Amino acid sequence: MLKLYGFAVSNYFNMVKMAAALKQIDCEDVITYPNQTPEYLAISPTGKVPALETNEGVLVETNVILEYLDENYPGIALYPKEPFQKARVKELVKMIELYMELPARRCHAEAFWGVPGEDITKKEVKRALLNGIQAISRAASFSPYIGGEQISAADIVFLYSADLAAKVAAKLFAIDLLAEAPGAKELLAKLNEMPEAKVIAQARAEATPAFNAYLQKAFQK
Ligand SMILES: N[C@@H](CCC(=O)N[C@@H](CS)C(=O)NCC(=O)O)C(=O)O
Repeated sequence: MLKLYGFAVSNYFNMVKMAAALKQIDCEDVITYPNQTPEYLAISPTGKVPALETNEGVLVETNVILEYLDENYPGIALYPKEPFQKARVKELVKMIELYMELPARRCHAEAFWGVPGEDITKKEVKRALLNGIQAISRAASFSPYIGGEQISAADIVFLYSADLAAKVAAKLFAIDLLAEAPGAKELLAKLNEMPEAKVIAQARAEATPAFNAYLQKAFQK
């Protein structure tokens, strides 16, 4: 059986959980916080989560894992078959990660755990998030899913990136980020209503106190 290393507060871990749930793939969770121990680095070269252990070896990088699951398991397709349409989904996945998830992540410590960041970082992140959401808005369809009529991997990446980025923008910059992309809020609400997303949200809520305690210790070091 597949083994998924990670923890339920991790948005990247939850992207894989959502893909597995939508495709009804059985997958055992190996609860792991990111770490740089030799044992975990032998599994995940970066020490990050998620990492997916398959019969053939371990895969890391969420977009790669999503593509692997889609190509190797039946059920709902997360990428279109037709090459151009498939490329468009990959384009959205990459844009959401590069221009929404990663810039917001630079301010997670301040937005979520009260660890003050540098002003220059916040200035860069604010600009990156605004440019990013406007770029995503131009590339996306939101009719009703981000790439069009069918749900895709891009919706999964959006679901677990947009909420965090919107919280960073609201808290640190008093910006309503998703208002910059008409249809984005509606899509987020629609995706959050999916039964699979609700199960993941519940697991996330249950895992949050332990993760906060772990982080508090880490920040004290
Ligand atoms: N590019 C990686 C990013 C994964 C990632 O950043 N995961 C976070 C947890 S949500 C992590 O492991 N952070 C620890 C670190 O950056 O050292 C992916 O697509 O899977």
